[in-house]
Amino acid sequence: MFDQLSGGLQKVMKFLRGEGKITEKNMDEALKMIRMTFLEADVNYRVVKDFEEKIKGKALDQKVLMSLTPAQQVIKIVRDELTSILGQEAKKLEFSSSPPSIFMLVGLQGSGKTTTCGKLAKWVSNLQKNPLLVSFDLKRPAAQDQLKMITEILKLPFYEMTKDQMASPSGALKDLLKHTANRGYDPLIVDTAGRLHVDEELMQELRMVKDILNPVELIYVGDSMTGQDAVKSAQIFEEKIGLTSIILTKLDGDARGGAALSIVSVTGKPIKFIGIGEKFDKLEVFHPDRMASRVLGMGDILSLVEKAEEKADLEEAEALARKLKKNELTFEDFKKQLVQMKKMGSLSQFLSHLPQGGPFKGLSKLSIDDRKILHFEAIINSMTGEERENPKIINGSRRSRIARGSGRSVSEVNQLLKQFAEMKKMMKKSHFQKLLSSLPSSH
Ligand SMILES: Nc1nc2c(ncn2[C@@H]2O[C@H](COP(=O)(O)OP(=O)(O)OP(=O)(O)O)[C@@H](O)[C@H]2O)c(=O)[nH]1
Ligand SMILES: [Mg+2]
Repeated sequence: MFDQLSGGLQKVMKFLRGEGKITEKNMDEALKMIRMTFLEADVNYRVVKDFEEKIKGKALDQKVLMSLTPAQQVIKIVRDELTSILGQEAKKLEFSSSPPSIFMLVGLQGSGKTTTCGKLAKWVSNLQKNPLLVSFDLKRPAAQDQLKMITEILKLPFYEMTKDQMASPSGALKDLLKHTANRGYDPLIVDTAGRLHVDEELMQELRMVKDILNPVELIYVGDSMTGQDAVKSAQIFEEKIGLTSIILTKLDGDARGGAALSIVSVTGKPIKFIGIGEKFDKLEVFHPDRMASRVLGMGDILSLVEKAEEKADLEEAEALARKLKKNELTFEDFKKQLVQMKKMGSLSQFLSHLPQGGPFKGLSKLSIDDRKILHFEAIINSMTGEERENPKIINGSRRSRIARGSGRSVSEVNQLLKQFAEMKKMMKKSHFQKLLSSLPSSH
C-alpha cells in the first residue's frame, strides 16, 4: 500500500548511491526528489515542507554518522523523521478505569464507520470483552438497520433506538447509559451519522452525544482512498469536537499511503488501527515502525543503518579506550558512559552492542548491575569537579560527604570508586592494547 512512496525513495537512493559524500548541491537534488515523491503519494503539502526542512538540517549536520554513505545517511534520516511523526510504537486502545468504556466513531459519509464498529466489536470480544453496539443517527433512523444486521452476523448484542427515543436524543442517551451499566456491557461502541461534507449541524449533534456519553475513545474513521479530503476533515473534527485516535480504512485498495502520514502530523492523534478489507476480521493494529520500514521498503539498508548506529557506539567506546591508554579516564567520562548506557536501555544491552570477542572480551566481566547505574550517576553528581578529574583525592571525609549528597551509603561510594579503579586497570592492562594498536593514528 505504500508502493508509491517506496518506489520514489528508491530512486532517490539510487541517485545518492553515486555520490561520494553529502554536499549542499546533491542534497538539494535529493530533497527535490523526496519532495516530489511525498507529494505524489498524497502527503499534505505542509507536512512535506516540514519534513524536508528537518531532513536537510540533519543531513548537513556535522554530527551524522561518518560510516554511512550519503544514500544510507538519507535513509536513516527519513526513517528517523517518519518515526518521529508516526511514533515508535503501536498505541493501544484506551479502556476506561470505570466501565463501561465508550468508543464513539465519527467521520464522513461512507468512510467505513459502521463496518469498523463491527470490526472493533469483534476485536474486543476476542479480548474476552462484552461489547454492546448502538447506532446514533438523528437524520437517518434507518441507518441503524445496517449495524443491527452486522451484530446479527457477529452474534453480538445491539441496542435498538425507538422512534420515540430518537425524538428526544438526550433522554435516549441517558437510557442507553443506564442499560449498558446495568447489564455490565463493556465497551459500548457508538456508531454515528456521516455527511458528505462537514457541517455545523452534524458537529452539534456529535458534540451533544459526546457531552452526554463522555467517550474514552473518540475515533475518527478516515477513508484512506480519499487522501487529503480525509486529512482536512480529520482536522475539522479534531478542532470542533476533539479526537483521541484515528482508524484509517480501505488501506487494502490502491491508496497512496500519504494520508496516513499527513493525518497524524496534522491532527497530532495516533492511528490505532487500519482497515484492510470489508470483512470483519480485516482490522489490524497499526504499527508505525513497520510502516516506516515498509515505506522505505528496504530492510537490507535499514539493517545496515542499524549496524552503523552500533558502530557509532563502538567509535565512542574507542575514543574512551584511547583516553584510557593515556590514563586520562575521569569520572566525567565514566558518567558519560553511564548516560549512554541508560539511553540504550541497560548495561547488558550496551555490552551486547559491542563485539563480544577480541579486545572487548574483558568488558563483559565488568559486572555492574543495571539498577546500580542510576545510583552511580547520583554519586558522581555529588562529586566536585576536582574529585571527578582526580579521584585519588577522595578521602574518608569526602566519601561521607558524597554519600550524604547522593543519598547513597558510604559503602556504595566505596564500591563505585573500587569499580572505577578496576575498570581503569583492566582496560589499560590487556585487551585494549590490541585494539589501540589497530586504530588509525589520525584518530
Ligand atoms: N475495501 C475496504 N472496504 C471497506 C473498508 N472499510 C469499509 N469498507 C467499505 O466501505 C463502504 C462504506 O462503509 P460503511 O461502514 O457503511 O461506512 P459509513 O462510514 O458507516 O457510511 P455512512 O454511515 O453512510 O456515513 C462499505 O461498502 C464497506 O464495506 C476497508 O477497510 N476496506
Ligand atoms: Mg454508517
